[in-house]
Amino acid sequence: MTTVAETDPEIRLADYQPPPWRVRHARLEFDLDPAATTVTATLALEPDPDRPVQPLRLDGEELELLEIAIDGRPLAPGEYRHDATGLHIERLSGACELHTVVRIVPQANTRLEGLYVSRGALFTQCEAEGFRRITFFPDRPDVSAVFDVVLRADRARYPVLLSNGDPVEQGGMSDGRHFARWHDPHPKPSYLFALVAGDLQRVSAPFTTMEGRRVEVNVWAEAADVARCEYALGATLRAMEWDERRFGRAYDLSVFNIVAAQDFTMGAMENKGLNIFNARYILADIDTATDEDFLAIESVIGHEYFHNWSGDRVTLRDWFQLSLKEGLTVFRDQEFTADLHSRGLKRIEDVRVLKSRQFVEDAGPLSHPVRPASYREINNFYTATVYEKGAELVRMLHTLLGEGAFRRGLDAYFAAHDGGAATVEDLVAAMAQASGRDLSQFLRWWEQPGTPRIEVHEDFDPASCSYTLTLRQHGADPQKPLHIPLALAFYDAAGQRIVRVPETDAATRPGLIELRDSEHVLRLHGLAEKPLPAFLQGLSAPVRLDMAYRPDELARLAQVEPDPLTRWEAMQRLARMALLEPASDALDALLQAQAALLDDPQANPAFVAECLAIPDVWDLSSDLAQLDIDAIWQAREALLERLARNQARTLDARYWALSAQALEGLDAASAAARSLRNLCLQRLSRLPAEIDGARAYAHFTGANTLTDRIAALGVLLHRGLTPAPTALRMFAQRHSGDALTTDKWLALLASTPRAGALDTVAALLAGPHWQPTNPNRVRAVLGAFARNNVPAFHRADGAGYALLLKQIPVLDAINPQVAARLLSVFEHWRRFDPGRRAQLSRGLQALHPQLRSRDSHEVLARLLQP
Ligand code: B3K
Ligand code: ZN
Repeated sequence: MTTVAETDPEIRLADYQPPPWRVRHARLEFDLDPAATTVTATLALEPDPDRPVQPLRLDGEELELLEIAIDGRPLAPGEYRHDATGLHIERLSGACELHTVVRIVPQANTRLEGLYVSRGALFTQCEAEGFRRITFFPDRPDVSAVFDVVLRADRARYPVLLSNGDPVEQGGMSDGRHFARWHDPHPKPSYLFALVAGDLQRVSAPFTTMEGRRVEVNVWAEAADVARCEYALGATLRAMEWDERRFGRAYDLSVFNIVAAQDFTMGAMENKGLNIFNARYILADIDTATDEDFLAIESVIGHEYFHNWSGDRVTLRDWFQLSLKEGLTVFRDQEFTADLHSRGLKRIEDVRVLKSRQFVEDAGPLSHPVRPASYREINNFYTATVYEKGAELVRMLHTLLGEGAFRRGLDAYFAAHDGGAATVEDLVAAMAQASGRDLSQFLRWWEQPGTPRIEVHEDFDPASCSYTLTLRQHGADPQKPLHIPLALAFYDAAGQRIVRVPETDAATRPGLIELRDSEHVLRLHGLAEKPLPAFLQGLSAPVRLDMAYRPDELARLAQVEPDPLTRWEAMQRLARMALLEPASDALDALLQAQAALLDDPQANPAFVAECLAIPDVWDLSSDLAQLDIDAIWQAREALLERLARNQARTLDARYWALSAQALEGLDAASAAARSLRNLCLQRLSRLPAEIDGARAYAHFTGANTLTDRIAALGVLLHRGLTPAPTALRMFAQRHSGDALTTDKWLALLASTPRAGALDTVAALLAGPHWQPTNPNRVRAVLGAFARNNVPAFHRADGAGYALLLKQIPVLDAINPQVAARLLSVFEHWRRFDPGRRAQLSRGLQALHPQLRSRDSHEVLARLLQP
C-alpha cells in the first residue's frame, strides 16, 4: 500500500528559495465555535520585487473554502485551484488583497495542531506548520506580517478572548456574543500566531521594563487551577528581569499573557505575547509539584520568554535553522537557571541530559546534524540534537569568546536581524565580527552528525622529566576536523594544580586550548612525575573523551578537581567501569569514593546525590556496539545492592541527619536535603532489614512535599513492599480529579519493574484513566513504560514490545507527533541481541501499512534503514 506519507518529498536545505510572495499585513476575523469556526482572512500580498511575478501558492490543509476574492472581486472556479495542500492562483499581476473565508472544525482536531479544543476552551498550536490548518497563508518562517485579529464568540462559554500583541478593543455584539480586537505591531511569521478563548481566570502582576514600558503580566488557567499559577507568575517576572540584566533584552508589548492547557503536545510555545503552555509547566504548589517540577517550570517559563528575542523578534529563514532559535534559547534558559541557583548543579543536570539523550540519539539511526540537511516532517526534528547539542554549540562560542565579546556579538545579531529571518551563518558572523576571530571552521559543528571522540595518549619520560599528550579527534568527516575548545588541567601527586601552559600552545585563556587539527600534541617539561590530567571542565565541548584512566586516577580526580562537573564525571566513569569492567579495581575505588562523599558533611547534599547516582541503562549503552539488556540491567541492580550493603550504616545516619532540613520547606537547602535523603531511602530499601517497608511508609505518611510523597511511593511500588497498595490508594484518592498528579502515579505504576508489570499496563490501558487524546497521559503510561521499565518493556518474549506496537497506529491516527515520538523509543533496536532484534524487525515492518502520518512514516523508515 502506498500512503500519502511515503510519497511526500524530502525537503532539502540546498533547495531553499526566497518566498515569491510576501504578506505585508494580515487581518483575521474568527467566528469561534467548536463545531464550525469561520476564519475570514484579508491578506495584503506583495510579490518579490526582485523577480518576475510568480504564481501564488498558499498553504492550507483541511480547510473548507467558503469565499475567495481578489481586490474585492470574487474569483470564478477556473481562476484558482484548491487541493489537499493549499490554494494556487496562477495569474496575478502584482500587489493585491486576497480575501478568503474558510470553515474549520476545532472539536474534531485531535492532532492539537491548528485550532483545537481542550476541556471546553479553544487553543492554537501553529509551530511548525499548524497555521495552514487555520487559514490559507504562505506558512513558512521567512514570511512575516503585521497581524490584526478580531475574535468573536459566545460570551458565557468564552468570556476570555486572547491573541498576540496588544489588546485594542473589547465589547458586546447585538447577537449576544462578544468580541475582542488585538493588534500585534511586531511583524511575525504565521507559526507565532495564537489565540485562546475560554472560561479562564488569571493571576496578574505589573512589570516595568528598563525602557520604562509598563507591562501587565498574566498567567491564565481554569478556575480550579488558578491558585497554582503564582509560582509561574513569579518565574515570569524573574525571567523578564534577568533577560534585561544579563542580555539587555526588554519586553516590547503592553501585556504578556501565558495560558495553561491540559491538552498540549509539547512543553510550551513562544507565540508572540501569548505563550501557551502544557499545564504541567505552569501549575505548581507544594502538594502537587516536586522540587524538580518547580525548577523545570521556571526554566520553561524562562525559555519561552527568552524566545521573545531569540525566535520572535529575530526568527528563522527556514526550518533547517531551527537550532538557531532553539539552541540559542536553551543556552539562555540554562544560564538563567545557573545565575539564579547553583551553576555547578545546573551544569551537571544539563550534561546528564545531553549524554543520556543526545549522545544516545547520535549513536543510533535517528542521528542528524544540529542543522539537518533534509527532512520529510519538520516536527520530527525537535530533538535533543537540535535543542541540547545546539545549546552546546552556542556555549562553545561563549567559551571561545568570553562573556564580553559574546554579548557584543549577540547584541549585534539582534540589531542586524530585528524583524527579520536569520540563518546560523548570521549568528556566527556576528560573533566573528564582535571578537575579531575566524569562526569559519567552527561552522562545521552545525553540519556534522555524531558525537566526536577525542582520543588521548599520554607519554611520560622520567629521564627527561617531560610529558607528552597526543590528542586525536575523530568526527564524522576526517577531512574536516572540528574547532574544539578544550579545557584542561594537570595535577601533581599532592593534588595541586600544575599552573604551566604547555609550551606548544598559546592558550586562549589559562586552562583552555583550541583543537583545530586531527592531531594535537602537547608537551610539558620539568615534571618529576607523571601528572594527572583532567579534561573538558564544565564540558567545554560536546565530545566523548577516550582516555584510559585507571580507577585510582578517577577516584583522585573526584577529590582534587574543583570543577563540580568534572568531579561528577569522574564518579560516573568509575561507576561505569565498575559495571562494565568487573575485572578492574573500579568497584573498590567506587565504594571508597562514594563512602567518602556520603560521609562529607561539608558537601552540598544535592551534589552528593548526583555523584552517587549510577548511570542508567541507556547512559551505559550509548557507546556499546552490542546491547545485552539483561546483563546490563542485572549488573546495575547488583551494583546498587552492593552499594546499599556497603553503605548501610552511613545511609541510615544521613537519612536521619537530613530529616529536619528535608521537612523544612521549598527553599534550595531543603530541596537539596530531600534529594540526598530520598537517595538514601531508595538505597536502604534494597536491604533485607527494610523488607517490611516501614521506613518508606513512614516517609510517605510523614511527607509534607510531593517530592517526598512520590519518592516514598516509588520505593514502595518498585520494591514491591507490603504497604505499597495502601499508599497507592491514599495517593490516588488525595489527588483524584487532578490530571497532572494522576499522571505521576500512573507513570510510577507503568515504570514498576516487577513481575506482572505488563498486566498492570494493560489494565491501565483498559481502565478509566486512559485518555489517548491527552499527550501527557500517553507519556505517563506508555512513555514511562517504554523508557523506564527495562525488564517489562524489554521482556525476552517480546510481549512488552507488542503492547506498545499495538498502540502506535491508534495514537498515530489521533496525534502523529505523539506517535512518532513514542516510536523513537526503538532507536537502539539494531544493537539488541538476535532474539529481540528478530521480534522488532518483524514488529516494526508490520507497523508500516498501519501508519498514516508523515511523522511516523519518517521515523519508522529511519529506524528500518539498513
Ligand atoms: N518552539 C516550541 C516547540 C514547537 C514544537 C512543534 N512541534 C517550544 C519551544 O521550544 O520553545
Ligand atoms: Zn524553544
